[in-house]
Amino acid sequence: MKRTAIALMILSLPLLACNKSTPEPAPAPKAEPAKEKPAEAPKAAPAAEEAKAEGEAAKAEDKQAAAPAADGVQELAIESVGNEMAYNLKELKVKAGGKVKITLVNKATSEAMKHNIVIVKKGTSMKVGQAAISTMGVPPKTADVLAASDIAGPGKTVTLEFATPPAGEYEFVCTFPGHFAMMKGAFIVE
Ligand SMILES: [Cu+2]
Repeated sequence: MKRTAIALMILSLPLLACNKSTPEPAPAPKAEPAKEKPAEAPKAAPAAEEAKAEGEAAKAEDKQAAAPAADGVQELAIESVGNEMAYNLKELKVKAGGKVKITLVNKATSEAMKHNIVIVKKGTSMKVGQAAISTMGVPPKTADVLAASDIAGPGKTVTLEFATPPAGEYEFVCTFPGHFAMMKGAFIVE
């Protein structure tokens, strides 16, 4: 009993840390070669449009859309970020039909930093994540869980293949204890 209480305390530590952490900084704008200033005053409009386009490009880097393969398997690749509780993508998108194959690379070097990827119904990532605390990250087999990869240790790669769910919005989440609050994103079927 006492041991369980201690384990729960330890597991909740990363969560507490998450809550305190500041939001991720926006991605740094791409370095642009210094432009020579024209003698005439530059027109404001094109510069503004350029900045907007750059912002959209930076945003697009968070997303990945699968290219359908000939055999109907849409492949997606996602990674964890260093020793952080973070994926490198916030959105995964596929087309309805066929299958989806997701490859997750755990880029961590810290022994404690294990990850998985679980596809869940929209709005259930917290519920599923909480349920997986007592099972060391293995998600429950409930109707909320559409597909779940194995847990990848640091430096390891896992793959997850499943029938593409019906068109709609879902979530992907890491259910390794304490990670679900930060490690999640949108899984969209068009
Ligand atoms: Cu994780």
